[in-house]
Amino acid sequence: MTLTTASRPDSLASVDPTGIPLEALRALQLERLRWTVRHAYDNVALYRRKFDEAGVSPDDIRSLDDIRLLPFTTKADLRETYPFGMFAVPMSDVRRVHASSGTTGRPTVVGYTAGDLDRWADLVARSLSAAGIRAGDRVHNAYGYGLFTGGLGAHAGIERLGATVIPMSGGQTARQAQLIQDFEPDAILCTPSYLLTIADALEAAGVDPRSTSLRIAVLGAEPWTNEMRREIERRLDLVAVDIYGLSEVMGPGVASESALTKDGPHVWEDHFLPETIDGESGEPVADGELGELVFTSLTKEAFPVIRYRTRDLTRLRPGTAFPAMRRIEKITGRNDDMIILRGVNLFPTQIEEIVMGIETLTPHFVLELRREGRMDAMTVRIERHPTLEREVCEAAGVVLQQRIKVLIGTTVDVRVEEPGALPRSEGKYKRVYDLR
Ligand code: DLL
Repeated sequence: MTLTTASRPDSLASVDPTGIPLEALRALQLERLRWTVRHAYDNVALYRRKFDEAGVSPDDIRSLDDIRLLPFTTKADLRETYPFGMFAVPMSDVRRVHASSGTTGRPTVVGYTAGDLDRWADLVARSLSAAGIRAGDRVHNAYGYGLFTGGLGAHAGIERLGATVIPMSGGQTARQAQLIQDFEPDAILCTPSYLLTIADALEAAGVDPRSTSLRIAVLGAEPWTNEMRREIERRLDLVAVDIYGLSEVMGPGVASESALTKDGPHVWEDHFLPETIDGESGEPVADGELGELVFTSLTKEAFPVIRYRTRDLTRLRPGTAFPAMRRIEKITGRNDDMIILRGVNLFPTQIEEIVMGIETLTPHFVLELRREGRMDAMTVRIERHPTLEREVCEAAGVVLQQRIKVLIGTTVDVRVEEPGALPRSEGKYKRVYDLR
């Protein structure tokens, strides 16, 4: 049986979260969790099989803690049921699909009912509002349009907010720079690495990136550090806030940062229940401890997710700007991004942090992994500053090598490259090249 909109609890109507007291939020979450678990069990064969195997029935969920009785869902489950096997409504009720690019194996496909699209637009509008964007503002949307959730997801939220959307998508960077000058947008939405590419394009066109109309940047879809935030804010003279999300859970706007506090994205907990777990054992870790982020959707109709393992590593922190909603600490990386170099674990964001701390270096770098004999070796290829002497930049490269040795504990090669030698981002930046 399909749960129709009519059979959902009344409280699925949208709720203004800004003032919701914690107790009311927890009660709402429990009601929605019970609905979601029942909906998934009744309508998705894979969930029913996994729940039955684990010996758990939807009626066993009596408190929020009971979520721990439920099995995890992983990307492998989505692949197994490719393309539409985890949809919980008839295909005729699905208004849109999105899909991940699928760097390994089949892409993962997700679907939305009209109601899902409506709530998604609300949550992106809420996110943009938290970032300081207002009705009547002009918003340059440079997230990629298409199967990727970034472009169309952000688009609907901009319109919902009552702002004007400039639907650029990614690429054609010189044109983006031109239209930023011509259309004078208040805000820009894109990946942090792509904003650096756009800043370069403005400079190449003889425009000071600090002189544009842009006041706010809402950046996400890839890991970035607070050091990178400072560099972006300095270079473009704007406020940069972090937006987080993933296709399997919805798309952009699962969590988003307040421009007032800039202390990590608040999870919109009236729609998503977050947990952090130990990636190895699957056991929950306490709020405040580093763990793998896991989400259960609370209001999704077409594609409910139960304890979906994101592979993203972070900590849950108490809410600040939205007191009842927990925050996630800036994502340091994904489990899959971790580089193991001669026994030392490291994330590209750690290198980014160090690079951004050395003023004479540019933020344009990639990591190359090779095998030398039986040993793994890593080279940091980094572009030199176009306006500084080669020797100054070479010296900065030596400093970088030393700091990586001291702070991460591993020896790497650093190669200082000419300006423009490395590929530029047009969306999610590919930072690591594994040539082993
Ligand atoms: O990247 C959705 C999105 C679009 C988010 C636009 C924000 C803005 P996916 O392509 O499914 O969806 O990739 C999701 O990207 O699991 C994280 O590893 C990473 N990610 C997304 N946002 C952030 C962020 C979109 N703010 C994967 N910080 C996630 C760090 C992020 N990593």
